Amino acid sequence: METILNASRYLTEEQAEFYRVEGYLVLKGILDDADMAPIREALMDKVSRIADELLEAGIVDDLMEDAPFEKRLAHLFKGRPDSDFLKYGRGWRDRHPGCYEFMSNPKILDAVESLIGPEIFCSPVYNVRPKVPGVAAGAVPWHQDKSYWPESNANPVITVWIPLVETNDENGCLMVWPRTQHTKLLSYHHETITSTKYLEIDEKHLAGKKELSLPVKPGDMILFNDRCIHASGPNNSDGVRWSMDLRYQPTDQDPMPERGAGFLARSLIHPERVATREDWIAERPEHDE
Ligand SMILES: O=C(O)CCC(=O)C(=O)O
Repeated sequence: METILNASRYLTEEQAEFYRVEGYLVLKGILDDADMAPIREALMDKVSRIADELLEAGIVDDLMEDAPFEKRLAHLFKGRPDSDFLKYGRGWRDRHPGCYEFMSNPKILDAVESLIGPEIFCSPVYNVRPKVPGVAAGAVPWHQDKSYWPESNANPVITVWIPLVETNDENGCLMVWPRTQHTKLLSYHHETITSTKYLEIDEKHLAGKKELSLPVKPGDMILFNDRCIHASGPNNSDGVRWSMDLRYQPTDQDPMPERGAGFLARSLIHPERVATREDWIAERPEHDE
């Protein structure tokens, strides 16, 4: 059997310990341009389709084809009401081949394997987040991801949060409240201020909150678990804060089929069952031939 181990991409014991104690981990310079290409291309395609639609509907008179990836969506929606953008959704979950390529990236899976072992299921819950400047719904309130699947016995679910552009306080980078990963699920409600209905931790739990901004660059990734409390601010820059949040869990946990079809991303025991791109597009969690 071909080995999938590649020691250089695994977390060091020190990194794994930091993750265990702090509840998050920032990894710098892991992904290169070739790793990012499939997802960038998928998103550039999607933005072009949106531009075509806006032109056809008479909402814009310029496709902004010369604008860079970091800016094009911002230019297209500049000065328009939030609702024009939110029609496309605040988080995207397209079943585009580029998403599968990216979610199966061995460097990402190696980091995850260091924490949960080599039997890895990729969760159906993943998002591309084009946080467009000025769109109120760009900010994400303080929450635990587990509040989105409180009944599920999936544990741990590891989020791998990946910037597609440089992120910072101005454009609404990810913020975490360290050492909250062992907290039980805290009570929460649907936020009402921006109409997103995002889940938000009840105010009484936020006294004494310690917020840590995690500015990162393309190539970096941030790992945290589904009870680690986190948020992000609004985008006050003039570019799009593009990111992806992917989720992985051990295969013996609840695959949450009611939230869509995830897929077997890596297995040392049954490598032949790892879902192919075609399986994923057809929404088959495993390769069953
Ligand atoms: O990307 C963001 O702004 C928030 C991300 C988030 O809440 C998540 O990944 O669960």
